Amino acid sequence: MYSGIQVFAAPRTHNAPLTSNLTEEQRKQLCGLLENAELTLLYKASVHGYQASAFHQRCDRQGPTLLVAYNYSGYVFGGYTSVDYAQSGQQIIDDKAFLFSVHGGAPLCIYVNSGNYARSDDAGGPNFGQQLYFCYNNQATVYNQILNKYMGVKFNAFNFSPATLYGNDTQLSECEVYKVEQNPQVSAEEKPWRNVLWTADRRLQLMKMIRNHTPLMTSVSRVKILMIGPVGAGKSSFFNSINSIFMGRITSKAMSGSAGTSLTTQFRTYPVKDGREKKPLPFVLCDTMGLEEQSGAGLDIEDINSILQGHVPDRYKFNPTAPFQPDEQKASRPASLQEKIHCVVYVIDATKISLMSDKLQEKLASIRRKVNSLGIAQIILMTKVDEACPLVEKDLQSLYLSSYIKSKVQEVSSRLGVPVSCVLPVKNYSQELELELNCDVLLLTALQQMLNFADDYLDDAGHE
Ligand SMILES: Nc1nc2c(ncn2[C@@H]2O[C@H](COP(=O)(O)OP(=O)(O)O)[C@@H](O)[C@H]2O)c(=O)[nH]1
Ligand SMILES: [Mg+2]
Repeated sequence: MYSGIQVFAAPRTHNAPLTSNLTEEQRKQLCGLLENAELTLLYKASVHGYQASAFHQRCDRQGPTLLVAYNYSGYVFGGYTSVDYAQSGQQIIDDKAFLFSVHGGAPLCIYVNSGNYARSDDAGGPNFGQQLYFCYNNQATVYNQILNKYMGVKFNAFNFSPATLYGNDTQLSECEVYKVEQNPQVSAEEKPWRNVLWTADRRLQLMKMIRNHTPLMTSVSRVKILMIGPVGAGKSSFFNSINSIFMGRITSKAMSGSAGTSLTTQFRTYPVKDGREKKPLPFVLCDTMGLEEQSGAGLDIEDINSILQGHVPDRYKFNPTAPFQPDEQKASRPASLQEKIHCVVYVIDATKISLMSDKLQEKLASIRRKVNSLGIAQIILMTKVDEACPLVEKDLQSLYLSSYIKSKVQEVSSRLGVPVSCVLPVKNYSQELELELNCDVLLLTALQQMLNFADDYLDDAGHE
């Protein structure tokens, strides 16, 4: 039976934000095994404890779930069951159940042998086929029960070898359980829930409106739009996409696709020029680079306040340990309306909305309160709609027919407290070599909306 050092992880606070240990690549691989379902983290042993009771408290009656265990040898492995955990005392028939392992390369997937019970639905920790027990004995271990004919079992429910599944390393560094929800994205609505004219004429018309946009206040020559969002959400890509449209070819002026955290948080303002004429367009996109969820990392609420008030100069490097100090001369008089931010855009990755941590949501909420108090217009730019929904990936025109995208728009709206009508889904240019009409129409529509919203703000500010 099991021998070795047993690690007992004491449960930490129950309010700690749950963050998945899966890498983006692993998440994609697992979602692939589940026909692109969506994963929501329910239980994390290092946070809630390895006890069976902690597991059941979080995971019972949650529908289909995916268990993901991690060991010190770098194996990510576990199992899927489509049947609720319910402590029913029953043997569960579940022909969709499988065991998996991700250890470099393509994931291994082992389905339950037909006619076998996929698991025993008892009060103990999670098990598969009464063969593989996770959090065995309420500990950070996995236990492989070797069955034989003397135990009255004809066949193993799962044919796996502990060596390939988890490298024979029974010591777990983590164990997570995810709720698995099948994306309703294959279901297309009959009528689009927003109307878009996907035509070259419309693109031309939008470009013309944007070019000729004159901010409502004569003292303001260019609308200042601030983009805020986590690293990797697509802020730089949005700027590059807009720049590309007006240049008539794919450009990449702002560095995009950088690593996990933005170590230097630099404030950049990007004017956009109109094609070869080099005439500046009437807006500036401001990029804050990163919004890390931990405090003391990424942008701070005070820094954002300084940006909103127009005190922060281009290329200013934020110090993650101390807020921005405006120089005294400047601080004594308030910035002019021209220098202030006129529209705030929260850039949110459509594929990450459900996995958004409480910390990040809180941080965004405190920013929103600040922005609200200043009366500045706010918009959510929901990026990566192509990655989020296969229907949309195939054809961007089906965006407003996708029930899944609709549900994501509603979810991000309620998580951030911004009305649904202010959520603008887009697909940025990321790997494309050429401009594409549908992409352009969506991106320009979003920009046009930002300019309109900024006008509402300027209108209000002008009356004060
Ligand atoms: N498929 C897809 N990829 C995107 C989209 N927007 C951004 N990306 C990719 O996401 C990664 C991060 O984007 P980036 O603009 O650097 O994010 P930032 O940290 O917010 O500036 C890059 O690899 C982009 O190519 C999108 O709409 N669709
Ligand atoms: Mg960036």
